[in-house]
Amino acid sequence: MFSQSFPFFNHYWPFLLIGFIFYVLGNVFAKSSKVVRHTKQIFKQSYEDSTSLEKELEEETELEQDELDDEFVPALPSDLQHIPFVYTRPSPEQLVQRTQEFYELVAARRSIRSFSSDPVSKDIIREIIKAAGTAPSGAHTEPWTFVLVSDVQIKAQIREIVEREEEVNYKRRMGKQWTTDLKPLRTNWIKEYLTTAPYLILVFKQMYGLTESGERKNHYYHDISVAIACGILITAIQAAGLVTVVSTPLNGGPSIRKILNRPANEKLVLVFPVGYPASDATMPDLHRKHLSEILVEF
Ligand code: IYR
Repeated sequence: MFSQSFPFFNHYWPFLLIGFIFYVLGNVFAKSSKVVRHTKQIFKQSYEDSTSLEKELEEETELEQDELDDEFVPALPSDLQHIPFVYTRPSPEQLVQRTQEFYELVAARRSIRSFSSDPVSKDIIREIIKAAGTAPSGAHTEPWTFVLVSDVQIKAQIREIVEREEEVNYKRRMGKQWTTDLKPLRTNWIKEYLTTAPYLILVFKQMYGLTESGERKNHYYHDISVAIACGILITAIQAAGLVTVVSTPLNGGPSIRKILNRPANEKLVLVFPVGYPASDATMPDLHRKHLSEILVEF
């Protein structure tokens, strides 16, 4: 009936159907590219808005600098004195000698995972931490807290937390490639050194500071500042003649922070066991990259 009254449809319906599909698809595509263009436009606009806002702010800051100066109080004393830098320039021979001696000292540092339980004077460790605390930091905010643990029970609690988390890390979180990459280093989730070493130094970064009245203080570049302090810490341990391993308590941080009663502005970054090496300590026979591989000169 239909085909009789509409012979055109009867004959050409496949072409009409294809045409209709293309029409619908074309519409959808046009709409979506419009959305993309529109979204790009929004981003561009908001970027321009924000940069022009920044410019406006800069201008405003310049215009009303005196007014703003009254609103902001520096964290450091506003009348901070600048005093002469006392310095003795080394002779060329001294430069060579000191540089070589320092290289030999740091080149001999190795990550050691088996410790002797022999005691070490706490004053030595305090001095090492004092050295780490000389690190430069953003706006001299010194955003670090070093927690020194020698208490046997607390060390055991820390070990328990770290091992529990590390077992999950090794079995699930780290993934096959990561655990395969670590195989030659023979590490696993058993962290005996956390209880054998006489000391654990736990380094916390302070994401922000707190004034005496409890107000938040900005801590600029806290990550890199703490990383530099940790570099000095491991160098000081080496210079003292002791050993350590940089240990990353992946996911164990919050529980450890709680047992050590550290405040909410602090986050555990690294744990360093410190002591003498075990008499049967071994190390992987690793070599460091040659200078030509790590240095680019212009
Ligand atoms: N944090 C783990 C895993 C680990 C990861 C890397 I990367 C190492 O260089 C070494 C160990 C552990 O301490 O075993």
